Amino acid sequence: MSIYNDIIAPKEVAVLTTKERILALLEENKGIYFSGEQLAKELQISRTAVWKAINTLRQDGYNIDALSNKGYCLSKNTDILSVQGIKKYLNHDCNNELEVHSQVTSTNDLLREKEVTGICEGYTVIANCQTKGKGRNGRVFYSPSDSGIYMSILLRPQNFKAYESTKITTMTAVAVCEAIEEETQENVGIKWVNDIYMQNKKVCGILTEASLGLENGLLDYVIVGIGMNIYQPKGGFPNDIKEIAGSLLEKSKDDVKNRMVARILNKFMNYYYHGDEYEYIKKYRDHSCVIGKPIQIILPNQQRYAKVSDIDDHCRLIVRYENGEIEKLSSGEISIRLDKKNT
Ligand code: BT5
Repeated sequence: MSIYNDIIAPKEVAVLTTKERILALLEENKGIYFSGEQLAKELQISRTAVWKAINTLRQDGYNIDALSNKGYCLSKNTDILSVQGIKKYLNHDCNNELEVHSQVTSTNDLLREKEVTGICEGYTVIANCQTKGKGRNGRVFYSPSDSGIYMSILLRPQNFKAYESTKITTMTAVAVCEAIEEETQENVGIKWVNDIYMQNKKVCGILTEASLGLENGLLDYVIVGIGMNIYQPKGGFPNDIKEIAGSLLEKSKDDVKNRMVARILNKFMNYYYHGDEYEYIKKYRDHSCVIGKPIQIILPNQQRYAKVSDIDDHCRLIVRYENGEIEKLSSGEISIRLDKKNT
């Protein structure tokens, strides 16, 4: 009798290593015990191979319980990113190829290196830690181990002009907000153009990088990077960002990282392939935490004060300066800060 009879079978086991096949099975059936004999028979490997794979998984940090009369069981509290762990939450029509790393320089940079090898649209690189996490305009995105998720998705949009890449940031921000709200039941806000805030702290940043075809002026490919603080880093955030940065959760939660990556992919890919532009721009506006607020506009060489009137259908920020002048701002090199003095 197959051990899959009364348990949920993993979606894909054919091309995986022994360790990955065992992990896929245990991930799909967290909290359920399997004897070494059952695993060996089902996966058609020796019991020694099972034992070795279980040991390697434990070395990777998986909390696998072993009882002499019951076998092995993956603890429900495990919260480690893995391809198998993410796939179990992906919708059936979300077929993104995934790659998970414990540490990289930057998931955006790694994905750009892979792009030339012809990888397909939707290819996603996810990491537990980045040593050179990037923000916009050369800024740093702090990406320590075990506390957040750092992911980049490759897109090959058809007939997208350069300025339309803002649409991708917009739909990403909406997908991220919805994913966080479903997971935490807390409201979050978007600080134009790419920051997600929860309780006045930045919990997520988005970096959209694009390559432009010089001959036709169309986007060749786009890499959308998402960095999210799930937990407080060990020892807290560094001094330079501790007033700004926040995290989604105070206590550890079962499997939240894998589930969050999948929620973001499910929602984002759906907006990307089927989304109605007016619908997600409206959702973007509804989530905005700057409309109606006084802000400081930071340009490379100057700063100005203004009040935000609205966000238009091209995701430009409509602002009114103190002298009554109105301007529509496109993201580019502009950053804004909520102006607490005039709030
Ligand atoms: C962003 O830039 O917020 C975009 C961040 C994108 C990060 C992802 S992670 C996966 C992918 N791979 C990468 O290398 N990058 C992407 P920006 O709006 O420029 O904000 C940067 C500013 O946010 C910094 O100057 C700090 O003030 C603040 N900051 C840095 N690390 C932070 C963190 N972990 N949480 C909250 N704020 C942070």
